[in-house]
Amino acid sequence: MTRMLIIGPPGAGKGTQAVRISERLGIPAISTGDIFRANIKGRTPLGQEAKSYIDAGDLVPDSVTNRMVRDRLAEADTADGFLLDGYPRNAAQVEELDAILAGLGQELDVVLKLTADRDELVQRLLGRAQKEGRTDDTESVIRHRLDVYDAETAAVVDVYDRRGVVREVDGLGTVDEVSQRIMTALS
Ligand code: B4P
Repeated sequence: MTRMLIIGPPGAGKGTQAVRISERLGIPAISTGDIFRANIKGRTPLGQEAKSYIDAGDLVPDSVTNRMVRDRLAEADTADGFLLDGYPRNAAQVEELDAILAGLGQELDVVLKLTADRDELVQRLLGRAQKEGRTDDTESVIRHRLDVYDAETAAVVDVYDRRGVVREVDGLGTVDEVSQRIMTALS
């Protein structure tokens, strides 16, 4: 049973690696970014609430995000473990996740931290922009998302570091190389 987070700046490879880890460990990968994007595409009320924040590269308000994660973690498929991708992203979300897990009688086993330098992150996201055309993958929004990460999310790693659950993996190199490092770090 594995309950884990994957954390790192935009472009570090969280979404890419989350899919692989999920298949390998047989646990659901839950990406808050993907859930928001699916809701935007489906024009749901949640999507309408989130869209302007995502387009600007800002965090969606905690009230919206926390409720969404609480509902998702209550679903039956998470009983044997899960991989959260993109959450928590600030101190208030850490508190909320602690409360959700305490309510379920669960604890996190591991927090996987993916690293990469800023130039590489910007290049990857600009590369994705050409392929996928995500509204938040323009250069100015990418730089803003990186600033938001430094201002709000980097401290989340420190919290889990103090709890002794962080395993850091170098996100540079090919997708396969990074996957290999992750599997070694998790074994
Ligand atoms: P996310 O969807 O989490 O977007 P992201 O940080 O860019 O990560 P993503 O997983 O997509 O990219 P990855 O690094 O895998 O968030 C988007 C927005 O949603 C946020 O800005 C915010 O507005 C909102 N949001 C989400 N969660 C929230 C929360 N908890 N609270 C509030 N708001 C929230 O990959 C990037 C690119 O790199 C890809 O093109 C990939 O192919 C490439 N890549 C990956 N690994 C590579 C490698 N080894 N080599 C070369 N390229 C690689």
